[in-house]
Amino acid sequence: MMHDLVITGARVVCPGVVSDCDIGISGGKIVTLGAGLEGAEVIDAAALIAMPGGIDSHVHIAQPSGPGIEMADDFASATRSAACGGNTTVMPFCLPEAGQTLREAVAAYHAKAKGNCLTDVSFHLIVTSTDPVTLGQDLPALIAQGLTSFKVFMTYQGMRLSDAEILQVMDVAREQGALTMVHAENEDAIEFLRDKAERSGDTAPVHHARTRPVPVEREATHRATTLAEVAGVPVMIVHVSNGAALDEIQRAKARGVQVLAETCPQYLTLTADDLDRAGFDGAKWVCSPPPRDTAEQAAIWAGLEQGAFDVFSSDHCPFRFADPAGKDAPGARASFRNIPNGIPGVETRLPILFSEGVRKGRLSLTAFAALTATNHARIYGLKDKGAIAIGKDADIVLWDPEAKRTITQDILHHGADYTPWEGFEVTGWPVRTILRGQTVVQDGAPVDSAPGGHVARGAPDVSR
Ligand code: DUC
Ligand code: ZN
Ligand code: ZN
Repeated sequence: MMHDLVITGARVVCPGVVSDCDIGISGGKIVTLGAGLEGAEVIDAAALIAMPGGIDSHVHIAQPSGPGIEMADDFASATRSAACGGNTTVMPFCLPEAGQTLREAVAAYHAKAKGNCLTDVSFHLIVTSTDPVTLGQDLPALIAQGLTSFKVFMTYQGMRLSDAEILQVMDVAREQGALTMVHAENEDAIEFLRDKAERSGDTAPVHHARTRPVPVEREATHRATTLAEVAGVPVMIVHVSNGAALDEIQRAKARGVQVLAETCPQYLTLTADDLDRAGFDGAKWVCSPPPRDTAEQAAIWAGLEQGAFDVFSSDHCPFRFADPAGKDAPGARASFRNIPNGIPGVETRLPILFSEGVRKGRLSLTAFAALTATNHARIYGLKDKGAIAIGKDADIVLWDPEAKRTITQDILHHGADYTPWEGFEVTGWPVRTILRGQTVVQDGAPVDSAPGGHVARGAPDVSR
């Protein structure tokens, strides 16, 4: 059988097993795994590793961020950066602007993404209001259209939901078969600490981390898992940053609650000391939850190694540093309260985990593929994606496991003007990214086209 494309010579990371086989691709799908395959085009991938293309199920792109504030990435730059970092699908969040309904927000996101994407995209929703139109009409309609997951916030004035509201939203998730994702930090406790810090003159960026300590995340994680228990729904706790929050998740699981957990590179490799720099520089590392300390990094690593985490995402949320529409927002130098929250990371997520996890012997290749692609696809209902297996989309990334890179702003493709990992050395780099059989990045260079599109999803699968 003649294939459109054959990848030969690679070590191929299939679900649960690494195999030395050729990959036969036709019509954008993986159709054969075997030896001696024929193809109209053949990629010689000797000495490379073929992985499922990364799925980053937690990114923020062109998200409304308040008056005068702009995210550093649009869909073109975010997906270019994602593809150069070995990803073939990203999942951004649709946040309604003031006065916009959820359905209007989704329409606006489709318009922003259409024709501009180098990877596939699939939207989550953010629910900030529990009015009858949102809960009774928009959410059910959007879930039916394949937007089968949404995030709620326990923090941020104007975005946070009360416990009663979270239960209402979870009830819609239960009825409609969607997955609730929770940002778990206790806003009242943060505000208490933030107010005290400001009154004491502790207004520098590092106080962002000091006013969001571990207990505010631990308590909210306990509450979020308990609310899911009461509502009788599964819940995904996103961006878990520390061991105490992870313990709450494990305790809830032991009670029989279906809890899924996500962590991110910043909780493995950065600490609150990164925010503690002269002047305003620490603003580059302001994200929530904040990076912790080396003991918490070790707890998150242990969780990854022991299978306590389901997904590893970037929480890419980029703002330019030297920009009044970004980190240097009005009032940001006067108080950390006004610094936009979030860091860029969609391009560095996979190399950091490959280098620190696989190369340092903490994770197997198959665990890496599960944490960075396969589990995201299963959990969020991307049924054609996430694995090198017959019938799946030919979303494949070729890794050079020996390539050494020093991460610096000038090798990245995002719209931000800095990387929090400036100078971080990695071994292993994605050298070719293939989306549905089409090469979108080769040798670090993105192709000049936009073959990505929006993918509707099926029901979430939270079974292990
Ligand atoms: N939460 C996120 O998930 N991303 C960026 C900012 C935040 O608080
Ligand atoms: Zn969040
Ligand atoms: Zn986020």
